[in-house]
Amino acid sequence: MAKLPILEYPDARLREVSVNVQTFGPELHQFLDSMDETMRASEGIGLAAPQVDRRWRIFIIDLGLQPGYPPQKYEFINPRLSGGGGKIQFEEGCLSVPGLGEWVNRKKTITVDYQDRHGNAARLNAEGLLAVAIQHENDHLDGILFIDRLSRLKRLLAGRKLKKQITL
Ligand code: QAP
Ligand code: CO
Repeated sequence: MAKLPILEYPDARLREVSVNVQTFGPELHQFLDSMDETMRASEGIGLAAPQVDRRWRIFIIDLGLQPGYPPQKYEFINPRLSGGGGKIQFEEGCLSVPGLGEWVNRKKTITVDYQDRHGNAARLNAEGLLAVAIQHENDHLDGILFIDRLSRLKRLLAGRKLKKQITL
């Protein structure tokens, strides 16, 4: 296990599309454990593989650091989102966009089909913050960041804020 470096905006590697995992073996398990260690050490509630420079369709979530949520580890491999509905707003942040928090519109409920670390197929119906986290992390697998989901004006302002932070 190791804590991995996290890529940060505006790194172009965060913009690539990740590929499906084919092999469910020790290399994958080690990597998942390192992702977990990295997320915990950084005090995150979600982390996607491309954020630690691996273009694999994997993300992990543990909402336990959010007030009112019990610790629970989720690992999603080769996830596919479908269905869902409703609307929810949440002030999102991202370990790859440190220091920025913005309100984002998401679906309130979502279904995710995925594989676990052994390659077994699974399905989860999520709602609320877990649904938000799944949508946020799944976006990373397609090179999308939460700032891309803001209105044009808010995106412009967020872009300026980030530029200022980076040149400090
Ligand atoms: C994604 O985000 C997420 O700016 C996970 O200075 C966000 O863990 C899922 C973090 C909202 C659901 C709702 C951000 C830590 C962590 C920062 C995170 C920072 C330190 C963000
Ligand atoms: Co993120």
